Amino acid sequence: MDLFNRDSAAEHIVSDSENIYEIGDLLLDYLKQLKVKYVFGIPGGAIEPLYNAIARSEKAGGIQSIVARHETGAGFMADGYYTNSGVLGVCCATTGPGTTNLITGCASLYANQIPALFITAQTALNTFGKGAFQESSSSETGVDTLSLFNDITNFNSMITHVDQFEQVLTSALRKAFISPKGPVHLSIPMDVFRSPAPVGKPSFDLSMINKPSTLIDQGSVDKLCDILTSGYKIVFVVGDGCASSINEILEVATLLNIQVVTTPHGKGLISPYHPQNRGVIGFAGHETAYKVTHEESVRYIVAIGARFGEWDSNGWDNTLLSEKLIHVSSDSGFFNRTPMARLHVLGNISSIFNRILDYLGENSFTELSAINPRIEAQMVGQSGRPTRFYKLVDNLAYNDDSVPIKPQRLMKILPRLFPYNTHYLADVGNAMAWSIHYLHPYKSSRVRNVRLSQQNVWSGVFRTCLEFSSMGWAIGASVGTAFACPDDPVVCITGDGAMLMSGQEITVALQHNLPVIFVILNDSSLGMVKHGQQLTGAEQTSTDLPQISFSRMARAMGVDAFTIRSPQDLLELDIDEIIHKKSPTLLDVLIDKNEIPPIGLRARSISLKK
Ligand SMILES: Cc1ncc(C[n+]2csc(CCOP(=O)(O)OP(=O)(O)O)c2C)c(N)n1
Repeated sequence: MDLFNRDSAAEHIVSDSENIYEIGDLLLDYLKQLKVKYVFGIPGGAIEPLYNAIARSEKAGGIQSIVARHETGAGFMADGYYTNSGVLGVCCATTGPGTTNLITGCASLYANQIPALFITAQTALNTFGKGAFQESSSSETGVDTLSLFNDITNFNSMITHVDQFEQVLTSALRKAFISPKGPVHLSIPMDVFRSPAPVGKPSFDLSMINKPSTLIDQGSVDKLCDILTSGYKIVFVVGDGCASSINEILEVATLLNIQVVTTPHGKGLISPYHPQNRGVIGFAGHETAYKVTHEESVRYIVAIGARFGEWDSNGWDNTLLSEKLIHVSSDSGFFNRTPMARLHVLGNISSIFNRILDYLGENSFTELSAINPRIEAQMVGQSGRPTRFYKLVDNLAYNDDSVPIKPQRLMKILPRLFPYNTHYLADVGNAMAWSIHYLHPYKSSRVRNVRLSQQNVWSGVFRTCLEFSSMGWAIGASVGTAFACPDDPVVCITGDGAMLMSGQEITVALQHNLPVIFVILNDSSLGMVKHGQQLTGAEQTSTDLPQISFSRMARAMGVDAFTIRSPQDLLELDIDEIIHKKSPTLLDVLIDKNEIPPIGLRARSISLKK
């Protein structure tokens, strides 16, 4: 049986590769314009023409194939890659199951509004309707993969003729970068894919397609300037939309002595030791952040780049979502969630805050500065021990040296082991709750913010995925992050359940010499669900997992691994070796499974007894 749907024409392509310029080659030339370096995916018969083009590109030192272990892992890698490089993530899959496996990855990018290009194959056009192997063109004769992508993409189309290709690709890429950004999908039959391109090179220059608009709504910015200098008490809420503007925002906050809280997604953008930082609001957040936003005397809450979904808004908190709110966003779509706001300020956040800084300068507000912006560096330098201005729920556990290691203690130690340029990704499960609350990477606003300032992408040192929240997201996204930042250590904090679901992707890090450190919170259970059931008084069911040795599992795959039982075990690791050896490491951390994560908010929102 010809499982690979190859025909003699395809064989011919391989043997005569120099003179070939097919649709696949044209696609890669367009992607080169966008500085794409990698295509994440898994090969198969119908997508072979694209892989043939990638092979030609690789030989010429161009775009490279990164083979994931599951197509959804490829989607998560595209997420980590884009959010740390500003370069479009590209994924591909073969027809049928390869394409259906992509769905969760694509949906996750869609929910998180992250641009990406998904290319999937179809069987040849002349086989449609005949029951071809893995046919995916119509639900009458197979599985209609195009319709599966309809509700999880910004653009979704099949290309049925070579002459459509350039126009449809251009439209798709535009839609990926237009707010709300998101993934786009092109479904391409294999015969179209391997047809000679009708042009010998791209007809259009798309290199500026992802340049963010610098436009602002001047009238609302003027009103915001008046409010900021009105003398009333103000709090800033910083979301992940502030990635490229965080330095300007902190400067304004410092000049006007405005206290800042972050959403869970914005946490990685501000140092926990910044004097204005009062912690995280929303899911697994800090009491201090709650208090400063709920003080009677606060007249305005200025939320910047915040999404205001369930977790960002502290479960749609009435104080945040009130007439005190001023919502600043580069995406007007998020204003749909804040109709009660007294002011919506639309525009490029960096331009808005630069305009505010100009206004403050023009009106001599710089002289009123309460705190010098460089105070953070001075404080850390002088005392050697930085100060945090927000409190933790459980300081005892955070400092507790008992065995088995407490997850709070693990979170305290991790940033002390790894250097400043380490990226932390917390997976869905207790990992995100523990790390939102207890993980404090020393320096969060990074030099990279400056480099990426034109890209408007997330670039902090901590990420989690609270929107779509798929288990295993952090595993793939960490690998993608490592491709984007090959010189930086990447720490993936995940659960044993997620590891059993998606852990095979660590072999991608192995294959490509990426120093990703996988930290497994091993509690032999689907912990977040288990604790959630306990906190909400639900039936205690279906959360037990077997006791797995992830160290042995990792070693069987050729990955270095250590079993961690105590804080001391962590401190004995040779971190220098781990981060410099250019291959992944797994830490199988046998945590104290009885510690209750700070997930009260989540518990309240799903509780039957609200
Ligand atoms: C793909 C997927 N399936 C199910 C869920 C629901 N869910 C959320 S957290 C969780 C448990 C995660 O367990 P584990 O990875 O072991 O992490 P822990 O909470 O124990 O730290 C489950 C099942 C989900 N978010 N994603």
